[in-house]
Amino acid sequence: MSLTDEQKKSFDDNGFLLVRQLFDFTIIEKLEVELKDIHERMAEHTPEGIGVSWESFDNPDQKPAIMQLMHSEVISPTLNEILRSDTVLDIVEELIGPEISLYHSKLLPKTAEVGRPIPWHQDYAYWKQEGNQPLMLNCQFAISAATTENGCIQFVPGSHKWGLQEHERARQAFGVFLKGHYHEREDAVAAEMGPGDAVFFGPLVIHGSAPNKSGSPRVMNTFAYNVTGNGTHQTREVLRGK
Ligand SMILES: O=C(O)CCC(=O)C(=O)O
Repeated sequence: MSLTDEQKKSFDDNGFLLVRQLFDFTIIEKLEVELKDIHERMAEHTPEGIGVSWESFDNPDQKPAIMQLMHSEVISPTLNEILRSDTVLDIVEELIGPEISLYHSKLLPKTAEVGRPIPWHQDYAYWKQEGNQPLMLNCQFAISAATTENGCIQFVPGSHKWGLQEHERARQAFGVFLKGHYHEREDAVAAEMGPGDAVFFGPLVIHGSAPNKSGSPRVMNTFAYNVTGNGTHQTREVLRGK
């Protein structure tokens, strides 16, 4: 699949690009099988090489749930297949060029009714290191539907042109974020997706997501790619090119 000039312009202008139906329902069904009971299984035993961040809740009856599972390709053969598929890499190549490495793959579930928001941030605040440039690219892939009600990702269009903003370490969630808790922003747009859709976005676009107020879990997986040789840490594997 190649992107149209309009899609490329939209990515350049906005800092993100939504692509519908990247994969069909057979892939989603396989993922649903592989990820069944993932919270319980990881609580019982987290395999080597996986990093899990847990979310706990005020209600004692609500079991802790996975908020982020880092290196999800290790536990899901289908995620591993998707991240290296020509379907995804052809788009990645059009957006960041032919020298492509895997940066990481992370599963981002958000529990029905209680899943917490992710405050506004730019990923380069995490990824900046000596010797690298903000050239990375995320592909957030929808395993479930992602809606405004269940806390889909939201972007501030054009904010990738503002440079890296000041971030602070937040107490209410893991990670570094722009000042303040998650709040609705009038300049943000929601990337609502159906299962099989994906949104590609760069490391400088400001994004975040609302709490899950719906009765259904939201399940997304983000594949992050780097231009090979752009910094040395966290490059897991060369996927295309030299
Ligand atoms: O999907 C979300 O809730 C936000 C994900 C995110 O902020 C990220 O992958 O950097």
